[in-house]
Amino acid sequence: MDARLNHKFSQRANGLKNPLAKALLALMEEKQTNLSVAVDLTNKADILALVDKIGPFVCVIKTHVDVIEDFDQDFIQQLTALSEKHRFYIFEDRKFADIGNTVKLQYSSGVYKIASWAHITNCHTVPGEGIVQGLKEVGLPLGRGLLLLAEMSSKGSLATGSYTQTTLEWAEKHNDFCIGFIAGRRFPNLQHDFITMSPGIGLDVKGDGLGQQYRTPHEVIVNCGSDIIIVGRGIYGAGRDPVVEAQRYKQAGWNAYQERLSGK
Ligand code: BMP
Repeated sequence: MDARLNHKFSQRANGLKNPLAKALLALMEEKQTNLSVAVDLTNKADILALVDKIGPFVCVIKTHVDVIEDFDQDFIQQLTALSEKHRFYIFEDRKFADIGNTVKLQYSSGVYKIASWAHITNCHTVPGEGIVQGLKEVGLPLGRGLLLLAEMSSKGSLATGSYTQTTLEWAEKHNDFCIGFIAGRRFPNLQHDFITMSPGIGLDVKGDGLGQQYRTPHEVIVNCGSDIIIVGRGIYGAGRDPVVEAQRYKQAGWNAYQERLSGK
């Protein structure tokens, strides 16, 4: 077993190289939350209102800015102000997937200028190591962090086996910029420590009819050694009170982490 699993997030912060990863782990311990909320709504006002309500309970807000109908730089300014007010990091779930030169442009330029505001972003590793190098050239000087998609929560995902294994190797090699993984479990036997973030989390349902597969915070954190739970519709879905649900998932995630620390 990886002994680091029994270390507090704040202790593990010392072992990570990337400054943002260190700051995130420290913040999690301080705010007592390992909850990230995926705010997949399609207009500015709805997203900002939701984030203002749930901000106190999260360590990371995950966005898909390309689904926002009225996206503009004012949205970014307001989201950034909320991240300072409530103290959370912003993770743009861009899932870059092109050659190094193209992802550099996609990350730095265009309508979204993701690198200028997103503390964290992520990429697929299907194009080869150049994607990590390209993103790093833009993001590292800005103090950003990258997550590699080592696995996916959806049914039939092809990110398995040697694909996942090679992804881990690139993270080790670029651990100045790679802060961790999107995955359903902690990977054993890695030289460096990384943050594992798991989507596909639900306390009430098992799937969504489009391939999404949900597991509980206990299962991913205690049984599988993940660190951060990413919850979307479980929090803002129809008929739910987002504040009540955010508190419920925050508690479930933190209890699971405490249980893991206690080594029970
Ligand atoms: P929900 O909890 O509503 O199913 O949302 C999950 C979120 O996590 C979505 O924003 C989705 O894009 C993202 N996600 C995922 O579900 N599985 C993955 O493997 C990777 C993801 O980024």
